[in-house]
Amino acid sequence: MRFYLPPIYPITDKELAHKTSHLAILKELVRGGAEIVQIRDTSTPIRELVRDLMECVEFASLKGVTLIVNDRCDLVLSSGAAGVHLGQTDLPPEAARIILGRNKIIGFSTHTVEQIRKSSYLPLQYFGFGPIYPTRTKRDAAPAVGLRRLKAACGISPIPVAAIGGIGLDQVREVLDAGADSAAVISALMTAKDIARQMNRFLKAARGTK
Ligand code: TZP
Ligand code: MG
Repeated sequence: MRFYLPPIYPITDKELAHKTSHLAILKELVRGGAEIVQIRDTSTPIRELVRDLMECVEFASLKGVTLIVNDRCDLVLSSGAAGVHLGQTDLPPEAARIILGRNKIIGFSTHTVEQIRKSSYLPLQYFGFGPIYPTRTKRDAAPAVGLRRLKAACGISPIPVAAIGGIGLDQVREVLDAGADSAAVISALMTAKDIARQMNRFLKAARGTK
């Protein structure tokens, strides 16, 4: 069955949000209507991150929200999160599937149409594709690919595609119209004064009722 990827896919960043825990961000996002959230953290000491993640999983399961962890299959298993999001230089998806078993969600970042073509046979639930626009959030991000390549990527992908990179309220409709199932967003959500309200604005923009 095709994995349901909600139209807005928020990704947490404690530094950008000026919050001390992912749980605090998750609560805001869920209050704003998020159905899926990725916890992304490249710097917090592991013991602190594990504790935070456990609380996130408990909260997410109470609210029926799908919780994805960036990079770390070990943290997915130990916390009970729903799945992992992997980059091109992380553990290969086939290895992650062996570790996680059949029931976890695996998402995979891609940056070219060719990568999507080559990855079509992999045991994945969705692709990330981007950066669509220039972004300052990921220092080692690939060059921006634009809407035309996004359209081509969505056209050949057998699984849902989350567009990512530089997406603000004004870009949501155009990436969805290009064929993306979802717009993945970091800074435009994390730097908002009121994350819940901003999440709600993103969902409205996705529905075209902004
Ligand atoms: N992968 C490709 S671009 C990107 C990641 C993690 C960063 C997206 O962040 P923003 O702030 O929504 O541009
Ligand atoms: Mg990664």
